[in-house]
Amino acid sequence: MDLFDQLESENNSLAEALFAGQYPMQPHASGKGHVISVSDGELYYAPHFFEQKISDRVMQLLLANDQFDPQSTNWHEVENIDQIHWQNIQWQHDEIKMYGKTMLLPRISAWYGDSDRPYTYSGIRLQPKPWNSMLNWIRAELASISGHDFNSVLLNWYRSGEDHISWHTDAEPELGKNPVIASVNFGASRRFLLRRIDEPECKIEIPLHHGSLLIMSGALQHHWQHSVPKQAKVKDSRINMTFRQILKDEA
Ligand SMILES: O=C(O)CCC(=O)C(=O)O
Repeated sequence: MDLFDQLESENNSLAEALFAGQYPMQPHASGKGHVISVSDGELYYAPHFFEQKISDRVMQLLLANDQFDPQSTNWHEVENIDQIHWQNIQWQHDEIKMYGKTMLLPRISAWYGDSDRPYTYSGIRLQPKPWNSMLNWIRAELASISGHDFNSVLLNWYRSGEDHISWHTDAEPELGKNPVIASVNFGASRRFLLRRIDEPECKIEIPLHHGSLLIMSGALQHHWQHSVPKQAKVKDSRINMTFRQILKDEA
């Protein structure tokens, strides 16, 4: 069995173990990954979408900077992440207001995309930074598998298992009615959870590994919330990118 066959067979057995029996699934027309029909939505899942070598290189580029060694640094102890001279991605530590208090988000973010597509979430107005060649390359790979042209990407950097994202939907008006969200993952594996809004005990758990791709589509964002919970045992960084299509603000 060559490496490609081995990865494909791992893709298949993981997808089958997760979904078969519970949700109808079929191999994607490209021969890579599976399409899974859930109630009120659709998922595409490829646990090894990007080759290991490419995923390693992307992870390296994402955290390249002039001051800190990405592997040995405890990033939770680094203040002013926004002030570091990052080589490829301008990371920022955003604040949100909750119950009248201002708090730092439990993750680091960056927003890239077409310049005329600003985005607002959790009360944070994001002005996109211009595409770079790495993000454009990933965007092109996603366009060819999904048939969608994404014009924006939110990058979330989880410095360790302490960082997380709470239950939410990606259903902001500027994403349109039934948004297609393509989520790519590099670094530490984390648990990605989906739960039905009208039946919260109905949950799906998907492990998102280094090099994996998950695409959420159909009416999913109107019926399911998603989250990445804390995982105290995870010590390493994970970076997730959600590619989106932001509609033009006509106002
Ligand atoms: O990190 C992830 O897998 C999820 C990110 C997410 O939920 C988001 O960007 O809205």
